Amino acid sequence: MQKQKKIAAINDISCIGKCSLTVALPLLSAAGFEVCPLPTALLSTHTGDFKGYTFMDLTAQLSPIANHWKSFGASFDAVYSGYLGSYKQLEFTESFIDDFGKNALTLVDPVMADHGRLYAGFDMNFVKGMKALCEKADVLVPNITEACFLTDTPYLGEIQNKKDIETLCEKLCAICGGTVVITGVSFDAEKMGAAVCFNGKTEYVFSDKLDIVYHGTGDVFASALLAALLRDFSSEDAARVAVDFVCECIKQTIKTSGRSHYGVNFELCIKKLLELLKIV
Ligand code: PXL
Repeated sequence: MQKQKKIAAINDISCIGKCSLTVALPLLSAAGFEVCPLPTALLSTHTGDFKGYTFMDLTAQLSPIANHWKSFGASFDAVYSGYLGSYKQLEFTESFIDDFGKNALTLVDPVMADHGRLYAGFDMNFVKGMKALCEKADVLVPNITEACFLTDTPYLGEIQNKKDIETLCEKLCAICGGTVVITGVSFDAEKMGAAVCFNGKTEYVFSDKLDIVYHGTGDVFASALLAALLRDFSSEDAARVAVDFVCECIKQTIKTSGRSHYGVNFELCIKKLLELLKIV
């Protein structure tokens, strides 16, 4: 009998917009894992494209929750960090990884930017702090923009070339020492996917490039990737699962409505995820 795996997920709750915990919880639960949330903030929507969103910072709750968990010896198979709303939360996440990450897979999604720009509320000081957190990752999952910010590289744009991506991979591997999976990699108008770098080697996983961009696909990608890694898929096979699943979610969203800032209709694709993960 295999024990059920348990994930600590440090991320926000955006009530509308399908990202962060409202993506990670259902996807990872559907894949059979227990997900224990450490909510970093409560927002009415995510911070992109919705005007006038509310934001309640939950930093003050994080250490008391972690201390309570420590008091009865809670342990995790994975620590998964996403949207962190402040510099203090970066420090909290580093110490949480020190306390709970020793026998766990640590996946850091350095959520802070997309399409060449930092998200609302982040500055270069936050980028510096995020770099320090990335050093603790076993698996680092930046999009192209985040990869550029983390390595002081000018934004490479929506279509890149192989040499630039490989330089980016080298620089990111020097930061985290583990596996780096860069999302949003595209060398032409037809294909889009991920670069997977480990031990100085870079592999690519591509799928169809769809002509529409949806919010929250980074969270869908990272959650599917983590599910596959916890099911002992290789990094490249796990990236294949994540790329194919995001592609399926986008296709489904095009068919079933959805404006881009409302995220993807991943709920309609759970069966596909379970097939990709070889659960059904
Ligand atoms: O999907 C990334 C994300 C997560 N959480 C919040 C965000 C964003 C991106 O804009 O605003 C609150």
